[in-house]
Amino acid sequence: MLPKVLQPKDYRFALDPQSEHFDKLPPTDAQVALVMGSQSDWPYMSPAADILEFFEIFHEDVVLSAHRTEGRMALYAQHAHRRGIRVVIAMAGGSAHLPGMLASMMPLVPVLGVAPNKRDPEAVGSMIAMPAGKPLPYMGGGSEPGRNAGATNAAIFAATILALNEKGLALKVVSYHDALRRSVPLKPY
Ligand code: RP5
Repeated sequence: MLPKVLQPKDYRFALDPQSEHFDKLPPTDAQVALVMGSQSDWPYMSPAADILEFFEIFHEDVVLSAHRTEGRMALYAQHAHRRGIRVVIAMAGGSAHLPGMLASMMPLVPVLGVAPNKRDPEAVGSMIAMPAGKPLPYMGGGSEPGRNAGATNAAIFAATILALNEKGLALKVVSYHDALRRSVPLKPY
């Protein structure tokens, strides 16, 4: 388990669900958006938030359903880059159109797809079957609330992307991998 260096609330912004006027929102401090199709996805997305907070990366968290709030999803996608979002981690279960739709609508923002449950073949299939021209890297899925290798890896990958242009963050990413290496014991028991 990684040490928590900061209080989670310092790095989290949950967007007001009533605020669907993303076109009127000012720039955000958040560089990463954690986007999910339902509030029920949050326990499976929260490992991504933990990693981003470890790296001291601001993130905004928002529920956008491709099927139930399609206008909100479209407006968010159209304005996210202007507002300062540089990476999106998108999660949905079931037919899981949200990650693919966001990837289709955000040509300048890398969208990383994550499933709440890795044993959700429809969601996984939806994300790995994008048409040529609309890439959507699928990062994996979870097994239980609070444990999701896909969400964890998506957040590490988001940090790696941002670290291309941020030297301080690059050092933290290298340190993270060093710590992970040291955390693996040689003895099996
Ligand atoms: C998907 O359907 C969501 O992303 C979620 O994974 C799943 C169930 O949503 P709820 O019925 O819990 O709102 O769209």
